[in-house]
This record gives sequence, C-alpha cells and structure tokens, in this order.
Amino acid sequence: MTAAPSAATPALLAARFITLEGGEGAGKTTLSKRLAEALAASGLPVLRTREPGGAPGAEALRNLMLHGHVAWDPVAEAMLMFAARREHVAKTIRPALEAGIWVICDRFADSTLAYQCYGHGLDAAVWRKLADVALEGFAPDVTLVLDLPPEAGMARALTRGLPDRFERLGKAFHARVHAAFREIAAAEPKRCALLDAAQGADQVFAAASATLRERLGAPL
Ligand code: Z5A
Repeated sequence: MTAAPSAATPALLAARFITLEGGEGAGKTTLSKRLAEALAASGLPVLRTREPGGAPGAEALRNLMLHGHVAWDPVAEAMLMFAARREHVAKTIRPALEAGIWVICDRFADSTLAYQCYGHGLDAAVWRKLADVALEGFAPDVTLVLDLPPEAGMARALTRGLPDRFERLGKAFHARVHAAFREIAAAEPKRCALLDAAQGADQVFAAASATLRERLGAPL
C-alpha cells in the first residue's frame, strides 16, 4: 500500500519507520491511513503495512496464527511472530526505507511483548532473546501508542462485527495488554508517545501529527 507523493519530495528528509501500537479497536488502522495520506500530500513517499504480515511469507504465517485452529504454546507463538517480523523487515520495511519511503506499520515488536508476555504469560527474557536474534537492533524511530480502555475498544470492534476475539481472550487478558502498552510507553519515552485514543479521530490525528512533527520533523 504505497501512497504516491503529490508534490516534490522535501529535500534531505530521511525516510523514517513509524509504528502504531495499542489494543484492538484503538484506532491504529484509521490513524495509519490518515497519516499516510497527510505525509503523501506533503510530498513524501509512504508505505502502510501491518503485523503480523506485510510480506508474502509473513502473511502466510499470519493466516496460520490468526485464522488457524491451533492453540499455540506461547513460546512457539512468539517465535512465529518474530519469524514473520524478520521476513517483514527484510523483504518490505528495510527495502522501503533504503529507497527513501517512509513506513507506517500497524503493530510491531511491542505487540509481542504486550500480547504474548503480559497477555499470555511468556517470560519477557524470551521476548528479548527473540527480538535480538530477529531484529538485530532494528527498531522504530517513533512508536505511537494508542491508549484506549479495553471496554471502549470492544465497543468499537463490535460496530465492525468482531466480538469473538474479545470473548475468547477475556476481559482480564485485555486489561493486561492495555496495562502493558502503557508500561512500554513509560519505559521508553524517547521512542514512544502515549496518545489518548478515546478522543475523536480528528484529535488523535492532530496529536499524532504534532508528535511526528516535533520528533522527526515530519511536514504535517
Ligand atoms: N498480535 C499478537 O498477539 N502478537 C503480535 O506480535 C502481533 C499481533 C503483531 C492482530 O489483529 C492480532 O494479532 C491482534 C494482536 C495479535 N489480536 N488479538 N487478539 P488485527 O490485525 O486483525 O487487528 P488489530 O491490530 O487488533 O486492529 P483492529 O482490531 O483492526 O483495530 P484498530 O486498527 O486499532 O482500529 P480501527 O480499525 O482503526 O478502528 C476500529 C473502529 O473504531 C472502526 O470502526 C473505526 O472507524 C473506529 N474508530 C477509529 N478511531 C476512532 C476514534 N478516534 N473515535 C471513534 N471511533 C474510532
């Protein structure tokens, strides 16, 4: 999903890797579309992508993980997430950045920490080891963490007819994931910005734009 720039690309602005994180229904997809449109309108080439997925092999793993019928062992699930991520970085994200294309990615490694570790109980030390092997230090320039209480995310997801996942994983699970994203943002304030996602979409977009302007010099 590459949005073509509509004007001359601003000079000397290196391509950046931006990730969006948060629970289900927090508004990541909505925000990523608006940011990509705004960056493209200001003359920057932009690629929107998502995890798990974003490259052919990673999409195959996504199907296996999200639409298969296996109750994964948490370590196995985390290994699959990082296998998909490595493929995504190697085949899609790095080539785009090297070609000068800004990348906006819906979920990245923080989601594995939040879901597999805080949510499903995987030891964070395993996450760290897998991240070291799969990413070799590669990390987002900025992560926008969309902060929304799980009940509100569920209400939004219900409007899209997706109640099963919430019911399957339970309220306590989603509360742990919500707390995890807040902790991740607090632990890495240079990389992460916590945005109040309970606001309307226009306000969330304005807050995200201000963050990218201040931290990356993005022309938003
Ligand atoms: N997962 C994992 O376990 N480990 C990992 O490492 C990774 C992922 C990478 C991916 O699901 C699943 O994989 C996810 C985590 C796990 N699941 N679980 N459990 P996905 O890709 O199918 O979906 P998602 O990432 O959870 O996103 P989502 O449910 O599609 O939600 P969203 O993208 O954050 O929200 P949205 O689609 O933009 O908005 C939802 C609705 O709210 C929609 O009707 C919008 O119009 C509306 N909306 C959006 N913003 C607003 C505001 N500001 N106000 C009001 N309404 C709004």
